[in-house]
Amino acid sequence: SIPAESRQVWQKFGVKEFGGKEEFQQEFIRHVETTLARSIYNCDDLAAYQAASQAIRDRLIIAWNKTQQKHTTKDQKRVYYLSLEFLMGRAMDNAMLNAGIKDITKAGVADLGFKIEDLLEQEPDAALGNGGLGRLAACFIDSIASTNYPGWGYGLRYQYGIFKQRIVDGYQVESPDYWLTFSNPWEIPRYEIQIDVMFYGYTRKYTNDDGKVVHVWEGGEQIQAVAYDVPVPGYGTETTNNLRLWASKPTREFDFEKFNAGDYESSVRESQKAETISAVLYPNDNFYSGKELRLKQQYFWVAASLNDIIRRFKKTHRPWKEFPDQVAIQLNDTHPTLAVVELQRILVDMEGVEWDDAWNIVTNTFGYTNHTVLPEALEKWPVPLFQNLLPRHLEIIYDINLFFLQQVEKLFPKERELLARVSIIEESSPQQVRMAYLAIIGSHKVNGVAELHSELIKTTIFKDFVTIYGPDKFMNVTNGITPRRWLHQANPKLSNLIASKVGSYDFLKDLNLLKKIEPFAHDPKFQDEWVAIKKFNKARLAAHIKEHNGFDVNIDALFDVQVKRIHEYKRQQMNIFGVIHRYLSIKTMTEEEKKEATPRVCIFGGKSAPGYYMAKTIIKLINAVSEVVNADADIGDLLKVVFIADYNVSKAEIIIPASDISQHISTAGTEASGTSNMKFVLSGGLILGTVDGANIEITREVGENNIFLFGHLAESVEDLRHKHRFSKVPLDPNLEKVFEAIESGMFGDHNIYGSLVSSVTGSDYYLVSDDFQSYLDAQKLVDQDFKNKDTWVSRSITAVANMGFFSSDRAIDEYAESIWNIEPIAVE
Ligand code: GL2
Repeated sequence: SIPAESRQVWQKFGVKEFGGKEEFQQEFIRHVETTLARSIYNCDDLAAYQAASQAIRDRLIIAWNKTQQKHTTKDQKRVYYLSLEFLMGRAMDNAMLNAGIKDITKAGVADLGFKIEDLLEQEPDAALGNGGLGRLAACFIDSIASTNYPGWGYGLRYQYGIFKQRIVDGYQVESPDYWLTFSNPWEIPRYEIQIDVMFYGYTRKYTNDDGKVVHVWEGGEQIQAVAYDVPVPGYGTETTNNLRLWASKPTREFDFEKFNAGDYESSVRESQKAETISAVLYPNDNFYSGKELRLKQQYFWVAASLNDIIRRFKKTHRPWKEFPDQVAIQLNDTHPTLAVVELQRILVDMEGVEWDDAWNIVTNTFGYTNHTVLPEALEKWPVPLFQNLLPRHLEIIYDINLFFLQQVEKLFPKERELLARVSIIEESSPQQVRMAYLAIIGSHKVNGVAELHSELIKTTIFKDFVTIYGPDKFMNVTNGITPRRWLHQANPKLSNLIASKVGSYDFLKDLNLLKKIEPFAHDPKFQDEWVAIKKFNKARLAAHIKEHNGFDVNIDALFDVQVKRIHEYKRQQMNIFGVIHRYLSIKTMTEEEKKEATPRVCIFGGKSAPGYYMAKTIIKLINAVSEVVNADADIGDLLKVVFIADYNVSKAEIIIPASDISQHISTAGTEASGTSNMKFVLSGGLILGTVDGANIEITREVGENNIFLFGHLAESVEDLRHKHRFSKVPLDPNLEKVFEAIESGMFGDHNIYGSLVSSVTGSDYYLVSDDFQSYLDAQKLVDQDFKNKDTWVSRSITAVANMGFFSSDRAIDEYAESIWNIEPIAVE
């Protein structure tokens, strides 16, 4: 620490946050000339973006430092959110908004000859996630900071985020997303924070002088984790939390023996291997693929994070039993479940804590969030793979399982089948480690992410655990979204209009204040302004479509949007079959009927996992239909079909505010929550959806007149599937016509779509045929209702007014109160 006599000098020159516009400009120019080594003659938009973001970053770091100091002195319990995905999107606009310096910087760069919008466009998306799960983590860390909770995120710093998608000849083509081409101003490398992580090796045990059996794990391969810190500024508060991302580095730069022998290539092989661990994000959404490298990623990240958390805890010199009073760790899905085993290992093997005491600490520390009931997404690792990569962890898992099963046996004597069902080890060949069971057993709370989903996990996949532990261990925390990004940033005009009625921007912190606009739902002037904003947003999207897809769309048409990962359970196939049905209907319309029809622009977007054949076929069909329909002179403006390539957070910010109707049409019971449904409604779009996930709670909040629901309920799904399996269920007649059109070659070689069509004509696992008529009926209602502009806009306003519940601030308060047991800390 600095000697007292020197501190004065430090204090005299302590860095301050820039205040007004001119101070910002000074900082900007200083960064152009020093950080970037450029000049007034040599500053393009990219350099200007970099200089502006450096200036903003400095501010964030000052607030970050204060926050960390405050949290350290307060010494309260913290939460650590462990997520393999943080789908952050761009940082600059959000940093300006949250730090309250948007006006200053906008005016500041304008004087210097730049437009802020152009600078924002320079930033690549931080796309370190696949879809909803990763974006939820990003919304959550924004809310944790905005509500002043002391909390850190822990993740991996992938060099390649989710792949970029292009459409070539109607097909998805992937290319790598190397997002770190230019230096990333939003991270602080912490080269001094290096943690060794071991893989492979062997275990042995011996009895020490005290007669205690000691387990050792040794002889493995060492890899180093290096920390990169991303400051997470809260909105309207000084609190700036930390997102710590780990990158892998070799512990030895290269093999000197090989180097000296002149074998240069293999001398660096080790180091290259080490770097691959954090190199790339696995591009699967809601799908488990069982690759060894993925398990390596999981352990690497979990081991580094726990080591870091424990180091921080040890500085406070508390006894181990107080660990859960200082530390809450949330497992975002089963991906970080190894943390349960790792903490037990550290406590027992390294710190000499007794097994039972250690296990108490572990279970009181962790909470587990389940995000899906889809069987293909549930993680199971083959025992032999585990044995090889993490031999000591496997032994500990066996012991955890043994003690757990003994406990079950005591509670339910002679129920052998129950024991087999709940065992962490599945008796298949090879045996498998069931990660979700390990996560449940190792946590004190397990939650689902919407009411229906939380009920379903209790009655289906985790039923036996409710029998064992009782219902209190299981709870619901309905997902939410941050209104900062999804209202104010994505839809600034709407946010400003709302502020004019609420009287302030306080609704961005307390979203229930949206209620205050409900009295204006029928106010003609307010309605006009509301409609004008939607039109502006539609024009903005139309310009994007013109630029990237090359054709015009009519902004007075109904914009019908389905953007999300492409997945059979999300049923984009049903949507495109519906579009074909619409196309065929228009083809048979008289001129009179055409005048009555509601013009539509059907907009699709989303990535398919690279190895997901059926999803890729759906993308191809959408593009083939688009080509035929858009070129058909009979159709004119009545129907346009658009596939927006490379859907990501930044594109969502343009697409979502432009929708009139968005589709959330998963087979009932399959979409755990969905979060884009919330984003669309918050931007004044209505939903066409199934009775699934958070659609149900959205309906309850906004009123059933302000949403279009259709389809079978979750409780009927099993019976319907059963019928398909054991008898020939006749195909829906409208769907039959759609399939005839496809088979006629109307959209090119019909063989391309063979398996897609037969997935429906066969067992129809996702019940497309069963729901098709009800879907078309709902669409018809949408067409009719859209013509009545007055009621449509009042429904839109009423819906927005009632969206307060879906703020991620609310979700975080619920986690803080009922799972983490943490309190906010004000930072002046
Ligand atoms: C998901 C669910 O599919 C989605 O419905 C939910 O909103 C999010 C966040 O809770 O989690 N589960 C999952 O594995 N992915 C999701 O998006 N990838």
